[in-house]
Amino acid sequence: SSFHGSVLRVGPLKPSLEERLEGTYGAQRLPDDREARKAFLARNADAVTAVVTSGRTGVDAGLMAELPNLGAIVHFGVGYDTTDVARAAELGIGVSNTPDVLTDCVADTAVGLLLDTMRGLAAADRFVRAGRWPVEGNVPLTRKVSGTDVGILGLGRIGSAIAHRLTAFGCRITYHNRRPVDGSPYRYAASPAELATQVDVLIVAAAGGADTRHLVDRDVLEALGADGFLINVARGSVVDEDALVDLLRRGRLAGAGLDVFAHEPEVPEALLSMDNVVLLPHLASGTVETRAAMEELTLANLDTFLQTGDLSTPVVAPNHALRKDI
Ligand code: 8YV
Repeated sequence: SSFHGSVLRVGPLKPSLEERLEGTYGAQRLPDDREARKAFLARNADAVTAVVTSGRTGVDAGLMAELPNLGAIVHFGVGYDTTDVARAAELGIGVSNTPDVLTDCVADTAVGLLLDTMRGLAAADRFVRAGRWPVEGNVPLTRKVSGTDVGILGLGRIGSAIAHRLTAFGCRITYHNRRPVDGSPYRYAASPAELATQVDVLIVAAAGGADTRHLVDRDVLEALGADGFLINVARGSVVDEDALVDLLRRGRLAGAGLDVFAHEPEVPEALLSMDNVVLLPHLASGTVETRAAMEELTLANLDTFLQTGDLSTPVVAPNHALRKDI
């Protein structure tokens, strides 16, 4: 079947989104296989004006160079660290994501991870299922959540929604961003390490990418301390995962709740046997409601681009003048 549209799918997407992209836009998927991809691009590269992808795959500078008429990279998801956004901006290629619609569900998941990690809920569920309750009696005591000092790394849309929820738990909120947020009711810490020193729980809600890689390094985790908990609903790349595993192993951290990992879907083997660690398969935005809203916003961006040349929720606005010069 020959490519008859201008929309290219890069990487796997939500099945209903893939169907609509195929049905309405004739969008084909870029082959994963090297040779098949080469052949596909030789035939179709010039026709591609828009790519739809997700944070799982993205578009690197190499693929941008192979698509001379690409005008927009439309992401399903709020995170776009797998796309070379700086290069896209240089080339005049617009980039969009799906902000806001997933904020509630990601914040809900962060709170769920915090409750589960500190109270040992999933571990206690395993205990009951294993038939250990009648034999061993009570599970070990856990740690109180309400009233804890919580640090938020990245007080953006999602970080703010987490802070808002935890305020209702009587938690004191401190945060770190590159710059203090104007008018924020929360206390500012000048660095991630300073933040970690001041709190019982550190919640990572920062964007991924080169700028935030290993922002939570060994020093920050050591500052969090043996009574401290780490929660990550952002990107695995923000945390030095080897240091995290090492400190958990040696009892230098109280526990961790992780929805994201450095090399998904791989999870460090050592974590699998730790009962003070809660492991989720990157599900934070994964509700019927939110994924449907993400699908609609993805298609709204695509439609807007195809009809007007702009994007409805741009990270980088398309620059058509710049694109033509190249
Ligand atoms: C999932 C996410 O990755 O929005 C994001 O950045 O990480 C999640 O929503 C979603 O499946 C998009 O790939």
